[in-house]
Amino acid sequence: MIIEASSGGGGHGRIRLGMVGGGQGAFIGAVHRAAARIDDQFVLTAGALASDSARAKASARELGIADDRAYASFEEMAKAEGARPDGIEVVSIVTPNHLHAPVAKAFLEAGIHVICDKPLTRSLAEAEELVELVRKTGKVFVVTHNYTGYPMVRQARAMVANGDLGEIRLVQAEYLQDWLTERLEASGHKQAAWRTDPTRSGAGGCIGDIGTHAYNLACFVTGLELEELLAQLSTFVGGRRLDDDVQILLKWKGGAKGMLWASQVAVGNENGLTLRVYGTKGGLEWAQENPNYLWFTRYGQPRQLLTRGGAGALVEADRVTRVPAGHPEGYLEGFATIYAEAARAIRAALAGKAPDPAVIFPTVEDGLAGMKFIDAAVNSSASNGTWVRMTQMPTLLLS
Ligand code: SOE
Repeated sequence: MIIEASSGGGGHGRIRLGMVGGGQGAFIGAVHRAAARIDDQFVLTAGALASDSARAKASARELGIADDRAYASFEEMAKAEGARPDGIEVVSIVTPNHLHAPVAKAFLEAGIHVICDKPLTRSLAEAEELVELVRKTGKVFVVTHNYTGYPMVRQARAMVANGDLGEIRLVQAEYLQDWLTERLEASGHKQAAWRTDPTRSGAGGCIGDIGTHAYNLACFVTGLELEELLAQLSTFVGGRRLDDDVQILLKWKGGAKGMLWASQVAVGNENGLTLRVYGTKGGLEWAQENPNYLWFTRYGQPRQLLTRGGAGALVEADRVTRVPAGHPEGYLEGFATIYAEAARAIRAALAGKAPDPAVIFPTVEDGLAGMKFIDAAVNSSASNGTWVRMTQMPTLLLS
């Protein structure tokens, strides 16, 4: 995958990146940093990496961030970086959910582009406000629904759009894990603690953490908009305050039907994100744990195994492929594709242009769609499983 390095932000080759969250002991921050490095488009320049100032400084030092660019708070960082001629051009937000909105707001208002982890915010109201602010500031805003970065997911989306499946009838999405089978949060496990805490996570537990990935993937591949859902959210683990299993019936606009099952207590599953889509002419199946392959069946013909980089790979998949078929690309490369697409969009914005139409990334509107999905599911489940209409249809990714 080649990215034009000529029009670097601020007159240099690499885009200056800052990070909020992601200090010592964090998980997703390190993934973002690796993803940002894979295609060599960013240089980590500043950070407010932890809420504790000693840990923030120590974490920054470990990553080679200069002491004067290691901040004790995101407010201070946004102000200082926004005022520097060599300030960061984009910030990655890798904090628990409750900080996404305030941090994004501070950096957007300082004139800085944003890459934000999912789900977009802690509440739907915050997400709606954020969408307004992004529109007002005109900044690039990328949500890391990273599973849309895999080549064979891009392939699946292109095949649906090209009509290879005919009219879509069935959409089945699953995201199964087992790491919350026991009450890990009670033992001080940091990752489990905030994800099961409504004050930091919001109204959704499993549905926000991984259900939104499955939902985003289904929308991304099919291009369909959700019309109504009926949800059953459960908390199997005693003492837990948020859902750890989610089962949802889906009615898509145009008549397709489906189901979404997300669980963090499905013993034996690690990151079992799968998508199955069936139409009048064909069907396809993709599984995240084996992401270089896509099963496709034209009705009445034998099943075909399509491979990343192999015969039959479409241009949409090839443009996000780095190494030849048979050398696996995985989670970090898929994540890196979101960063590479962000780099293209940011370079275009810095040059005062629109990005190439081939550039695709999950936008703030997709983040909002995820928040509406959480909200509708929580409401449906709370009323003992009634059908809830989506107030506003999910917007599709920039394409
Ligand atoms: C934990 O469930 C987690 O790290 C999620 O928070 C991520 O979004 C998902 O990609 C992997 O699992």
